[in-house]
Amino acid sequence: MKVLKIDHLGIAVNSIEEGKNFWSDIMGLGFEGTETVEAQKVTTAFFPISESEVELLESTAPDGPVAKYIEKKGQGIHHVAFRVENIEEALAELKEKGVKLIDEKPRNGAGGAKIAFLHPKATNGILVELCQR
Ligand code: CMX
Repeated sequence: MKVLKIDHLGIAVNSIEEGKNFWSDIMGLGFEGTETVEAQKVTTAFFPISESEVELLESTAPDGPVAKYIEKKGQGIHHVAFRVENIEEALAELKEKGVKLIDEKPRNGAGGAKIAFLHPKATNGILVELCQR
């Protein structure tokens, strides 16, 4: 499998509007607008930095996974996303190597990406996302 780069850091926030103030107005990153991924009960906002991006995640519902994450752990880094050349191949290889997966098949993420999550038990406690664009 070929991992190309860190695609983005996903940060769980209470409010994208408030987060935007720090990442865009203060840090000076560009703001690419928001996109809601209703199937995952989350609105995303991307702030590009050179080859990678910061992604803010705001829950669209109190029972959404991002809201539950914030309830348990507070705002902060929710996942690290690695861009791969071929996500189906990567998942097949990881499964073959006995890596515990949350998603055995890719689903649709923001910006038209195909994404899949690995189980944090297999990755030293970090939620790892694979994505292909
Ligand atoms: N960090 C560390 N551990 C996490 C975690 C996180 N952010 N999110 C979940 N986990 C752990 C859970 O505690 C659980 O552990 P145990 O099995 O030991 O109990 C395990 O991972 C599985 O979590 P779950 O909630 O039981 O499993 P689900 O399949 O219901 O959901 C997940 C898993 C990751 C998809 C969901 O929690 C989630 O975060 N969904 C939102 C995804 C998201 O950010 N979407 C936007 C994508 C846009 C993009 O990047 O393109």
